[in-house]
Amino acid sequence: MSLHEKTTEFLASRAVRLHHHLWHQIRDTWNWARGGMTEVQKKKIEELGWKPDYPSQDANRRWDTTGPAGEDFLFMHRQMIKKVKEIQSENGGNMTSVSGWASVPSPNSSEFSVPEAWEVYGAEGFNRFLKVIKSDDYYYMVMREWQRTYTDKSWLKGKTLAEVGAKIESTIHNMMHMRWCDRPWDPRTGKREESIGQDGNDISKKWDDPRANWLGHTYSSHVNPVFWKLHGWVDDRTEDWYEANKDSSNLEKVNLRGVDWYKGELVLNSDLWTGGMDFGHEPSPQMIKKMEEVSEVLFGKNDSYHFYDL
Ligand SMILES: [Cu+2]
Repeated sequence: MSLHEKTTEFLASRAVRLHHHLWHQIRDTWNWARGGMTEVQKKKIEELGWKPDYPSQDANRRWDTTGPAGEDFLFMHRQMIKKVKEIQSENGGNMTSVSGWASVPSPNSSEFSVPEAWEVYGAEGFNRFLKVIKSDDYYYMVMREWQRTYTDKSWLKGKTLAEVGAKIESTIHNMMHMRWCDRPWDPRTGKREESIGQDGNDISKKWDDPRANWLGHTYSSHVNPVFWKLHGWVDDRTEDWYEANKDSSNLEKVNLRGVDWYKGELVLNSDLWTGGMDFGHEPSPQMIKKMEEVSEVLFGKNDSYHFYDL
């Protein structure tokens, strides 16, 4: 199970890394009340064309399940999946590698075994968290239950796509990232580090190496093959939601900016935020420069978004 080297090359490019990273970081730290960004930073980001339509969390760091941010999450990643499938297929790569898990791998899976927890000196809470989410019990008592809920047509019925997206993102999605996350390493030397990994704000060139594919960071996670298995699983839930609601809720399938999408009363937003551009467009040198400017504005922000934030 692997990504074609052309696919990896595309995903590891600075432009793609910046796009995925900034998209997550901005929407998740946008809320001023949360303290993630100052008004000055926000104004600059707006001028650069990267203001998100909706922040994903409220002032208390609770995920917004009533606003449309959850739709952005599903839509942006659907654009990513489409692009990756295209590259993989054009190069004769294995298509199963870019399709979602049929079900979340149990602790018995040998192909997707869970990397061991590591310990970070002085980070008691983080260490405990890692041990818990990587345990067999966590799979049986939490993940499997989430999976049952999110594939359950009676649960999906009548819910907005935004609510489904936000709930999946903040629960099983984030925890799958961290459950299959391995001990961080230095991409240049391969040397393992007992740390919390790439710093939230660090986008120095050393992280552009294709070996930088740590699942715990938004700049690197999408270069990791497991990303496509878990995001494919998430994406398939969108289709479950459609099946659960198509007969009762006037849902229509539409093509929106290159991907299959939906229109109807359970869809809150007719347009979706994917960052300063659609994912998959060949970014021009100006776009890359702009993204570097956005990161500069963000650099030193008070707060970063991590998959392990609870
Ligand atoms: Cu992502």
